[in-house]
Amino acid sequence: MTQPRKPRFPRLLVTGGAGFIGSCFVRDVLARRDGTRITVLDKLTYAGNRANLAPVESDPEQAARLRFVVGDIADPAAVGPLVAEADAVVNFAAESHVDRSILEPVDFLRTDVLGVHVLLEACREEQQRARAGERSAAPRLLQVSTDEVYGSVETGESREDDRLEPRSPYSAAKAAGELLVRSYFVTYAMDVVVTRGSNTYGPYHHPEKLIPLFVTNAIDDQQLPLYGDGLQRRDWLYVADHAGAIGHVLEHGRAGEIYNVRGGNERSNREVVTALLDRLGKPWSLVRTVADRPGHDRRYAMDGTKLAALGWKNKTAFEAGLAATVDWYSENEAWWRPIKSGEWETYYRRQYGARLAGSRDAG
Ligand code: NAD
Ligand code: TDX
Repeated sequence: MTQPRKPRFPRLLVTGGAGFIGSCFVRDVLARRDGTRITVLDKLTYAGNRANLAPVESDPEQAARLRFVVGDIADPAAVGPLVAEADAVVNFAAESHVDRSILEPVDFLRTDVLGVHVLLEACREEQQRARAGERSAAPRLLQVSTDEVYGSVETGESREDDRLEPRSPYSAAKAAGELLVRSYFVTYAMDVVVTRGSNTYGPYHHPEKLIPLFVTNAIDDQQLPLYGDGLQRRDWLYVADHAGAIGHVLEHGRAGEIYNVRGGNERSNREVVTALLDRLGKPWSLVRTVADRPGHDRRYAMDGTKLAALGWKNKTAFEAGLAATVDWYSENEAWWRPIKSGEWETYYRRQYGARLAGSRDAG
């Protein structure tokens, strides 16, 4: 048997590691069995779920290399000691849902902007310790950002040096977070890298987002609230590819650089909904046209040349990834049913109550 390669960063701090993409990153890194130890720092908001790490916790060898800390990235007392023990920090922690940012923006500013600042300050403290010879190197910080910072792109593909034109409180907060990261590279020469990922899908995705919401509603023969004309376009990226690309940039990315992580699977929302209903064997008549998201970005699309030149290639085609995702939700009701209760019902009424009451046939 070949031995796994020695990791460049043997001790990782993964913030937001109980969420959708962060937990995939943790599961996949630990499953490599290369000795990497991970500390997860997660606030366990409505979107965080320890059950996302169950496959790790049921494997004694992997579980021994995972430490789980409940805490807030915006809390310097929680963050400082954990960054002091880390070779690298990967920041997935964020408020991540555009619709919630429209209902209530303040948490987005606290986590996606101030939280990033707290992480940067903790890394700067470690940079000073490294310069004083108290540790061998400063930790590298990877900030997980999003294609939404470019704003709506009617034609063509966004490149890393394009203007940022975020249009929702969520994307504006994410843009502010990554601009702070860039400022710490320019001002303090810190070892930082940024990834901008596109619309991600796969198992363990919170049911507030389009694909898991529509799959789980359709399983229950409930209505599917399609915003506006449903012709908005997104570029879909399978979660294991997104997590893998982040690991690749962490290891090989150049300090101070930004890397787009594209999916290469541009589809209209109507095409996505048609495909998931086909897989489930459910009828289009479940789909309802509802009032649009305010400021709804029409299209995202990114150029992926820079990350490809770094040696990264996605593995999962959209059709295969979507089939695996739909099947996972069909087989894992015990994971998503508890999430669609309690706070969820209040949110659902607020987001969709009036929309569904005023809905019409989606044609
Ligand atoms: P998610 O909402 O599923 O998970 C976010 C996690 O962060 C949760 O576990 C939550 O408990 C935790 N968290 C929130 N606030 C925190 C705080 N203050 N301190 C510590 N933990 C906190 O999000 P996701 O979809 O996995 O996204 C992860 C990252 O990737 C985010 O930064 C998001 O902006 C970015 N991103 C997501 C997508 C996508 O399509 N999902 C695409 C591109 C980029
Ligand atoms: O009920 C819905 N009806 C609907 O038509 C929902 C929840 C969404 N939509 C539409 C809006 C978008 O055009 O589907 C598309 C996808 O919506 P979301 O799943 O909410 O994703 P999006 O707004 O595109 O943002 C996602 O990708 C980029 C993630 O949530 C972000 O965290 C990431 O940065």
